[in-house]
Amino acid sequence: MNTEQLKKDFDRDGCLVLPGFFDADELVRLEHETTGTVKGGDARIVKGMQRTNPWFADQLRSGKHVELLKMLLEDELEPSTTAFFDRIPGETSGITPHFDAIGHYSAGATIWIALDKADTGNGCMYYARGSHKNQYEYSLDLPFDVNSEGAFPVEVNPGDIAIHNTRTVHWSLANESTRPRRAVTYFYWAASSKPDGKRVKAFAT
Ligand SMILES: O=C(O)CCC(=O)C(=O)O
Repeated sequence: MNTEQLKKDFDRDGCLVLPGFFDADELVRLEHETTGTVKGGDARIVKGMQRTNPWFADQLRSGKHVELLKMLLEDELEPSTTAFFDRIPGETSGITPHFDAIGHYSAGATIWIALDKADTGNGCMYYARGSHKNQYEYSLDLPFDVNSEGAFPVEVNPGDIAIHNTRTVHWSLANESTRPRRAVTYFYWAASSKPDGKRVKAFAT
């Protein structure tokens, strides 16, 4: 990995997609821990997995992605949450366009890890490249779609990761296929980015 180039890309785009960050064994473990934690429920989003599974607490603190995120944010990390996002086959809606620092615009980043192949057929995530440089209203349903400036589908394979800045607009569409589209995220604030004592809960927590 050319870390200098990654940092440049992340600063310019507010997002990165890195193929094969987790190998097959790491992926098996991640899937195993996730399945055990969400316990076969049908929730489309399960937040705070680090609260019920110490393995996730450990990953959130010191997983192999941590040094990369520190480098990208040029800061220490303040861990926030670990979440499971499931675009369930046959669902009729996805996650509406938003950025994660709702309420304060604090700096931070999320690493999104694909458990399944994700593409436009099964509700992959979309990023609006460069949107972290703009200031949008605090809304969980911003006026973005696949034709918006900078929008691109995050088409990935299991073990690939996507990283987005807390101010980067992202969303996903419904999974109209019969294939699963599951992902795990680790979400962090940049430790020295303090939202003037009035931190409002982020969307991802
Ligand atoms: O996985 C998805 O569909 C959306 C993920 C998301 O909104 C996030 O990671 O903040």
